[in-house]
Amino acid sequence: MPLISQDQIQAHNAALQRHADTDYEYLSEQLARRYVDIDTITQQVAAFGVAIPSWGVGTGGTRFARFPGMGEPRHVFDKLQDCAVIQQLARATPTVSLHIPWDTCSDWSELRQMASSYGLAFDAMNSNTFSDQKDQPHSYQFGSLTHAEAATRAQAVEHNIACIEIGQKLGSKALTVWIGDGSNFPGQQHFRRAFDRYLESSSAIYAALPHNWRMFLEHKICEPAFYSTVIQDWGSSFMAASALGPKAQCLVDLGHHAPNVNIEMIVARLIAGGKLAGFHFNDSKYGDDDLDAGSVAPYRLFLVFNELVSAAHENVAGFKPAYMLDQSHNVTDPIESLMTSAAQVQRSYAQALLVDRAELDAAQDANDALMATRALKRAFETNVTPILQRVRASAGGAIDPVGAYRASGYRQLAGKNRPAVAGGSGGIV
Ligand code: RM4
Ligand code: MN
Ligand code: MN
Repeated sequence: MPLISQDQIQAHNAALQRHADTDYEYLSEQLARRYVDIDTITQQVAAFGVAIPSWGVGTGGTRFARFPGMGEPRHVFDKLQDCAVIQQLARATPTVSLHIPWDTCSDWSELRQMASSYGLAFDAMNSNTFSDQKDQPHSYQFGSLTHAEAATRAQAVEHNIACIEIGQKLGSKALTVWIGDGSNFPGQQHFRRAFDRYLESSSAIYAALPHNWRMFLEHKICEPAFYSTVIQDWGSSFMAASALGPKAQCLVDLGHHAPNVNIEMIVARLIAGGKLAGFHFNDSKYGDDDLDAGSVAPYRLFLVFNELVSAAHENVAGFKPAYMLDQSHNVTDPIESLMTSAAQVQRSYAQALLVDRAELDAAQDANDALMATRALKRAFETNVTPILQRVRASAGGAIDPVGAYRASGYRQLAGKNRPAVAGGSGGIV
């Protein structure tokens, strides 16, 4: 099945180009009044990328039901092709993050070749010890890296090491470890002992990291365990990452916090401690962790980027966050959601680049709360769409990715070419 043809993209752009150029000119003038050079911002945004989660291109689901979409990817090669289409149109997602064993295949070098033929590379590897695999001797129902039985812990450690080995074949440089371990009843688990077991198991994984790899520890307040989780928040994550060593850092999945938690503040603390691994971007409203990035709280996303841009601006040592999306798409075409979300993340970055840092610093030092917050709002309220359009079009992508995608008929073609498979490799259920 072919990707979308460049001619089709160009034809779609032709109808939008004149307006896009006019809007860019106008924004350029507005920014010049603030002594901001639009082309510098455009270049910075063009250099920004966020990874696609392979599991995001399949339709997700809830624990109540899953409603499969048309032409869902059947295996990792199909998933990679969908990622290629996302990158082709939206030009913000040059890498893919794999989940093992969901993405297991028999020929990793073929996969790597296919990726590079699409201009894609691989970001962090993700292990899965939150569900049981066929024929595995020990169950993870009561935990994995922190399980009370040593044999189960050893099995989970081994799986993580296998993920590192696959990642090495693919050119990845990081392992993300998220565990579902925790408890559903007060008293079910001894909190301190479970954490000690986590440290012991994670050190065995850490010891297997190649010298140029990092290990990303991902915290999550709840689910699937609903009373307590072992790595429930950034505090536990920070403790673990500090105990493990410099290659271990804390990954912030935006949806993994209690409602109203000040995530940008957590990000600032992790930066200060040299422990910010990076992100899983998505949005959330209640207990969920999988809404589309920026769909509910775009200002929060901007405030997170404000911390990131500020750290880059101040050249904070060792600051090198990895950017990934992590979403479950239940009611949309995943390709459309992922393109839109990548652009949302890019948008927040562009807006954060527009913050007048000198003005903000001065207002903070003068205790001028109103001017300080206004400096942020002015950047956030700037419509940076023309910059995003320019970045995409100059790289050969679509000015309007969703419009071009719908016009291409890619999904309908996928529907014909990818007959549904029983128990197929959909998204997260
Ligand atoms: C978890 C967490 C992990 C992801 C799984 C599928 O909630 O966000 O990052 O790998 O879901
Ligand atoms: Mn995540
Ligand atoms: Mn999650």
